[in-house]
Amino acid sequence: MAHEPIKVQERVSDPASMEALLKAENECIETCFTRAELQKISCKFGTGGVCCRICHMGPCRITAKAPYGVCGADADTIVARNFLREVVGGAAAHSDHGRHLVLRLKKVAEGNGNGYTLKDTKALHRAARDWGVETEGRSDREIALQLADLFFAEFTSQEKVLATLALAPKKQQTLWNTHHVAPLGIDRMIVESMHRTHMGVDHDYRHLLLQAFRTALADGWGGSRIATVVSDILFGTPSPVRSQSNLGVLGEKTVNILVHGHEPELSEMLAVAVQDPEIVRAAQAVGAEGITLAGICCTANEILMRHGIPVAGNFLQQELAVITGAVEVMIIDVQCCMPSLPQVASAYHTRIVSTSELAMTAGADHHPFDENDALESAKSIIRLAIENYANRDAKKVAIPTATQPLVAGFSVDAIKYMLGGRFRASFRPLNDAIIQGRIKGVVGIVGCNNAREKLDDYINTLTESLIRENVLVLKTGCAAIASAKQGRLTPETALQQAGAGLREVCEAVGIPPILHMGSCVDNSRILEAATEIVLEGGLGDDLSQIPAVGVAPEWMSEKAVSIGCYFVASGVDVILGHPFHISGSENVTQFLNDQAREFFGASFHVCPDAHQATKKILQILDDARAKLGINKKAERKLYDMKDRRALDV
Ligand code: SF4
Ligand code: MSK
Repeated sequence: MAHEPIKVQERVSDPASMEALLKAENECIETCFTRAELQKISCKFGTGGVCCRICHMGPCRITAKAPYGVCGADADTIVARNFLREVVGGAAAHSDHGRHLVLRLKKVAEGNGNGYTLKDTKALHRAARDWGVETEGRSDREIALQLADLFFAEFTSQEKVLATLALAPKKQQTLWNTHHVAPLGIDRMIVESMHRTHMGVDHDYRHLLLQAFRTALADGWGGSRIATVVSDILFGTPSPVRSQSNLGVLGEKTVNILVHGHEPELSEMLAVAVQDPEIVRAAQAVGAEGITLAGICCTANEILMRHGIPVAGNFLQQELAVITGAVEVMIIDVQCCMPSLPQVASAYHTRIVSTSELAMTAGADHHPFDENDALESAKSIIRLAIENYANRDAKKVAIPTATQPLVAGFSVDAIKYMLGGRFRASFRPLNDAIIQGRIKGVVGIVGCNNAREKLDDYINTLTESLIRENVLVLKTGCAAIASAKQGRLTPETALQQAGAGLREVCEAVGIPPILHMGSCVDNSRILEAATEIVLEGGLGDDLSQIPAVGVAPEWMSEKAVSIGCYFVASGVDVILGHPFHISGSENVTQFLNDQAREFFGASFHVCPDAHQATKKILQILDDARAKLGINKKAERKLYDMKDRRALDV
């Protein structure tokens, strides 16, 4: 369909995306970038959060002339209810992802793994220790079974708060109890939040917003944390691994298969299946040199971290990957897969294959993933791709050449090991570097891309300015892929940009200044790292005291809303690149951007550009350092226990 031309250089920043978007323009293919132009003028009731369609006396829209809905709900109630429902959506997505993994863990523990195993028994024993599961004299499968049941109870618990909360610093737990935001079972929190936002139930915006934080905590410390832990047990705890990124990873002469979405189960099997000699021979038999398996979005992050499989792109590149004309099959499952993919693919030979029983897309081929024969399921989809290779139209193929090398795989365990070595694995060297001022603080840059903004621009500008200011950057999700495409995820390139103090520390311990920690559920790894910093000592006794900030520069999904809320409720200030849809209520805006601090020691801040965000972040880090009494440039000094105790506030 013809559309108004767009200015490619204003929509994307990396050369591969520019090339592919230009191709789309020349071929008159609609993409999210052209659709964003058509959606340019946003509905002000939507952006303000003051449109209520919760009951059928509505929809009601709040204006100066009509300040109440038909039922009498005011802007505060409507905005807070809509906000809580967004958190519910995000928490549900992460947690359901976690639940599927626990179901798999249980099957493996019962001896019905069907190709899946307890791959990382060290991770299993670590989890057993963390959740108090007895290991003495028990087999790994017995331990895994008890752990799986315990995790199921985290979903269904009706009266007890999540056991997982005990992994947070003590003071954090006390705070959550005091403010009645310690969540019960994840499922209960989600159902209760939906109930409370039903017509005629909970109307006090403060009460609704505290429930938003509580539901989000059930995600961050519950569903997401469980998803990460179980993934590590089943598929291995990530450790540093080299690979390549961007659309140039697609092969000119290979059968190209892209995995896109979030759940790692099928992609893990695909990683195994593409190496099967019979499959490789089948690809060669159709004239290909082999098979290229690569990822998009967070599935990419999952298989990158564990297998070094290349990343073709992040969220806004999913359509661009198809537009290269060189993708035989794109496999989609859940979350962040655009419904436009079959439409884009119809201009090429690409087949879009959906695999999750939860998610079907009109125009996609549905091949439900058979968990009882996972390897064969993976192989049958690869065979589809091999068959489709003959349909590739050489005239439509243009694979951008740009690729960048990267290092990913920084689980908390890997960071600890790199900081302290096998026998003294600990965060001590990092804490000491923060205390001495060589590292100013730690910032998590997370989240999506957003078609209303220039792809990766804010994320990368901010990342660069922070490492220059001696801030260690932790990354997940599509924000991590943005750095990868810019070539900033190798120690060599990032160190050239880093400030002197950060560079010195990174060189001494052998870590890059930007650490790729995983997918969006792996934001729980950032909370885990922050907790390690607290437990290591010398930087306060809860997460709100350490010099740390979370940033979601180009966020778009409900999951990002939930992530932001669980960071703030955990005491970590969060910078947003653009505001929530709450501007229609001053009270709600003030509560989230200000009053939340009285409850949790942290709040949201909106900074529309990277320059403003850098200033705000440095100010937050400096304030935290001043409160800890470590704001003066200190001589390099090894801290003993007495020193550390003296620094405790
Ligand atoms: Fe309108 Fe109230 Fe119904 Fe919302 S719940 S649509 S404000 S009548
Ligand atoms: S995939 S949620 S666009 S990070 Fe996790 Fe990327 Fe955001 Fe989806």
